[in-house]
Amino acid sequence: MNDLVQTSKDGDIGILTVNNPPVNALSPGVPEGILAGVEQFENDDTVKAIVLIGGGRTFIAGADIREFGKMTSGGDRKRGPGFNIILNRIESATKPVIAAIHGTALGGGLETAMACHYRVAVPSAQVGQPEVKLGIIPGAAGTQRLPRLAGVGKAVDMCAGGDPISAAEALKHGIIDRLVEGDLLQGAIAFAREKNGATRRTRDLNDKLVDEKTNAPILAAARDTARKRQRNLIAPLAAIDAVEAATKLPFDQGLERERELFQQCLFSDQSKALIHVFFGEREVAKIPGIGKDVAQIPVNKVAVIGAGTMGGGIAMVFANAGIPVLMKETDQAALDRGLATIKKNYANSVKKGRFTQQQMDERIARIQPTLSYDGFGERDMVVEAVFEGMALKKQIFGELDKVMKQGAILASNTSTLNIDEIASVTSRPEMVIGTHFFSPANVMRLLEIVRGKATSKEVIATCMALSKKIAKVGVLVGNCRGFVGNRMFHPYRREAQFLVEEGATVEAVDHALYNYGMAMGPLATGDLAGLDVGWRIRKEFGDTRNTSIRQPLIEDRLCEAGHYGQKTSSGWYKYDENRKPEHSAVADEIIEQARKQAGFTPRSIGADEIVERIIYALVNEGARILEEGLALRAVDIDIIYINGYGFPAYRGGPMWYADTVGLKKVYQRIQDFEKQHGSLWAPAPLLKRLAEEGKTFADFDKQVGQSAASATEARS
Ligand code: 3H9
Repeated sequence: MNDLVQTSKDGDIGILTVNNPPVNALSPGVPEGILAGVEQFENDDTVKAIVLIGGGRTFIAGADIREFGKMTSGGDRKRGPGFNIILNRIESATKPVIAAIHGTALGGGLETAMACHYRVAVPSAQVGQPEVKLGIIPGAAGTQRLPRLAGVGKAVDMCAGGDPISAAEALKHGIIDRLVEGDLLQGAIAFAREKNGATRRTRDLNDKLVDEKTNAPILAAARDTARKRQRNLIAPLAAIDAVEAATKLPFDQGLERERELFQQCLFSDQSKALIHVFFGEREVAKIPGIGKDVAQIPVNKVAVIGAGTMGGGIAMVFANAGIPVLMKETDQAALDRGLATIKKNYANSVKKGRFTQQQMDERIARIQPTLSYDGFGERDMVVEAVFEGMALKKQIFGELDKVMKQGAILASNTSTLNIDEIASVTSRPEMVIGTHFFSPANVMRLLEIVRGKATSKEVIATCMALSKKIAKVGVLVGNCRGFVGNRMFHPYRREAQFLVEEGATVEAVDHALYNYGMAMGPLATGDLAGLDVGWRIRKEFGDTRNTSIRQPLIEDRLCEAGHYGQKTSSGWYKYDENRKPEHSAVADEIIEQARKQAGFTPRSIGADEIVERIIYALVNEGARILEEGLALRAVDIDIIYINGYGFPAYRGGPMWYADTVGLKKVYQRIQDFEKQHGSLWAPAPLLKRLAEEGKTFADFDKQVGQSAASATEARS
């Protein structure tokens, strides 16, 4: 026995309690502790059955993900099968072992539960095999035991899709045996006594594996779905292969096949990237200098200014999280339009079965439309989401300064403007912050939280915590034009246009990036967002542009001729009434003229060069942003790009991807591009330094982590 697993008894029932906070991961010592406990109780004649339960807030949330990094960097490759030996031993126990589940039983947690003879759970529990989200597959017989309990269809769904299911659904599919209302431990003990010594090994339950004729179409359909929905990912297909092995091979051979596939996935770049993203999403919440000791401001009631696309979406975000919202507009028609859109969006979700009509009604009831500032004085926070213009924002913040109570947070949903200038019109710049939601706000997970020079620690800490409450990934960024995401997006889209000017076709550019894994190509993205948005800004700032530097030509020409993208059914592509893109002859003409104007003889450009030019433009700007301290860590940039810009998570984000390629190589290519295309490609000094020192962006992040830790120590 060890500290991680405690034993106790309730009469003739032995109880094993896992205590490895916060989520009872299967860190070294936990599986061993469970086995030692089972063996102790097997040898105790007074014990008739054994209950395995999690201490604290959950059962077992899976293998300790931190251990994977050690395994892939030359550590213990044998840990997977070692764990299997332990689970097989538990399954062979001579006394019934019952898993009692609350919170989550995920990955290795569910695999442990399935190696027990029976499973009971509270109704709020969830079970799942989320390994594919980490680029791996279940590695402790999940793909072998789950189909035996739940059938092949449900098992491929869970192992290849990765989403958890509720206890009720798990009961329906035979994954658990009983729902326990009330006290879980007592319910599990009662269940254990009822079993009267009867064990039941999951490996022996072969009925649900049925026959090849029945399984073949299920597996084929699962492969089809995986190829479509999890484009380019290797783990979902490997998970399906492993479940198929369960249907064709005896248990131990199936286990061996699962082990091979698990190892292949674990050592893949995809898995390393997805594990980086898992920890990255949690790392971004940690702000050096803002510890748990910084007080948070309670945010129970909010207000939103603006009922347009952004304002309405943001109101929905708060309403979804159970927070009442006052939503203000300047005229009744705009308010009615905003509310109608919200209702339409909610009704669509109900139609798709995402939530019930009653939940929709409750959410709508939380959004109170208004034309005045009445009631604003009682709100804890306001988010301004009006048209992106400095004069208007300043006017509104002046008004908010008068109506909002002291201590309320004043947030602006600006995507580019200077938050300090906005704050300057208030008497309390320390309460002002940027909260940059991404469109559609109720769907996109990213929230850039923009720190002004006066923003208080309390306001930052509150907004970071609030982002989790409203189901967003909040990333703290500094105040600069476009902040982090849009500032990097500028060179990204610039290069896409330059490549077309130099000879690439529109389709070649978009396909190359789509095949790389982006949700959409950069030119199609421009058409979707509206080419006129950037054009209007360029016109406004036109006379301040440095004309000695090469500027993209085509989008300005397209806009001058009224081709704004999807909204005018014509942009880089031509669109039919269903918004299906087709090649545009009109765009061809404009491209041709632009090529002439820029003096290019079109050359053929391969997909590799297209990807390098566009992705390395992101990396180079990202390195500058890091050096300027506008993003705290490289991983913060990665999380922004994955959650806000459709960057493929399995590549880990642009900065992680650059590390994967090797910074020396990236730096060399950027030097080549500088020679070919001029000073826009001047390598970022940080990139140069790291490349010359043989380091990575991950090394840079480690340094930030260390200095943050020593700063915290120094303060305490
Ligand atoms: C697996 O099991 C493979 C098997 O087939 C076996 C193969 C041999 N390990 O998310 P939170 C940390 S693969 C290590 O903020 P929540 C997390 O980093 C695994 N650490 O809480 C954070 O640390 P910090 C399959 C973990 O309440 C802290 O715990 N399982 C692990 O919002 C709190 O986490 C999964 O993929 C872990 N497994 O959500 C489940 N899990 O405070 C992954 C969490 O320092 N985990 N941490 O930042 C989750 O989905 C969520 O954490 C959970 C709780 C839903 C459990």
